[in-house]
Amino acid sequence: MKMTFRWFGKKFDSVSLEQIRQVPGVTGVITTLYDTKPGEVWSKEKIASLKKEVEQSGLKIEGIESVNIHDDIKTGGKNRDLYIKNYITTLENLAANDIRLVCYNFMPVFDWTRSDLAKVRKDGSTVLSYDQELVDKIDPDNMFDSISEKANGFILPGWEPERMERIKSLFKEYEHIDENQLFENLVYFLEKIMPTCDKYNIDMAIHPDDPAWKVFGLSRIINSKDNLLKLMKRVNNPHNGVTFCSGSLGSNPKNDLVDIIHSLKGRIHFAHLRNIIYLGEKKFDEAAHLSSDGSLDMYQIVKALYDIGFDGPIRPDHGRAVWNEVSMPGYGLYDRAMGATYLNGLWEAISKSGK
Ligand code: DNO
Ligand code: MN
Repeated sequence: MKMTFRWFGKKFDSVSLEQIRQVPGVTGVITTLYDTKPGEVWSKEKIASLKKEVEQSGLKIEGIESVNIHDDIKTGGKNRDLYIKNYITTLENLAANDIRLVCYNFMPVFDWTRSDLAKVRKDGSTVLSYDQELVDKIDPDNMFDSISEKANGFILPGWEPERMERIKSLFKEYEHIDENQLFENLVYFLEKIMPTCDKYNIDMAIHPDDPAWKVFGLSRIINSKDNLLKLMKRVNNPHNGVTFCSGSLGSNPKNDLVDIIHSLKGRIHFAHLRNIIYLGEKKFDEAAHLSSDGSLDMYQIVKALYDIGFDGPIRPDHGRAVWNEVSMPGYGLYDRAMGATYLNGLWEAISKSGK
């Protein structure tokens, strides 16, 4: 297992590589080229300079989150083959730089949804939270405006302003895409890129839908054990794998996370670990990583990963905002550093127990 930290790049992140490397046990970052748009080819040179920057700080790029998928690929639109071709070139250029793990998602329109980016908790910290009743009151066209005022001026991943500007037409593009069609479009994409992944030993790791149910009537297909296994079986290649995200899959209490981890043995290439607090039907707050702060048993989750022999990167997922830190919501330094240390502690205890 490699403990990592998500880093949004010098231009977009409030956290520096110098700070990340001082978090004990964190050896790498998960990053991306933030000024590229879905569908664009990432040049070898740009990747190399990002890599150089990270390595000069003493860290390593353990994976990319994300190489985003152009909407034409998700909808089966007229230019999908062109964008798949570009995606393949990007994969080749990543491999040329020895980067072989790619996280991506296949969610229509919104990459993740919350009703509040800074809900104040009793101890004064703030967290992201989700309440279906509030989301139902939001006009999807104004979703971005309604939450972005609490984004502290940061650009939110998946909520890039140029994307939000064409939200109406985006919704139209997905109007006729039911779950079956979306799934078939995903399979089409994966089958086209698998030969490249085989050739260069690249692991693709799909991120689950967040939250794990339909939002604004848009189709959702990566949200349960059955759906994950369906995809694993349909494109039955170890390079077609999963980002296990406890907070996303765990948003639905019906998902048995430990069982999901065991059922995906050999196909989990990356893990996002965070805790959430169930507050009722389709309603939850994010929490500190500690089991005792939320509804998920983080010990059992880490143990399940250990037991299946998981050896990829883990990153502490969203943290709370604490100690007056101003950062991109969910992505401050302090709480994620505490999370990394806690998760490393769990891992050490599990690996030493019984010895
Ligand atoms: C939010 C993240 C997502 C995730 C993408 C992966 O904080 O969990 O933006 O990175 O869905 O493609
Ligand atoms: Mn996640």
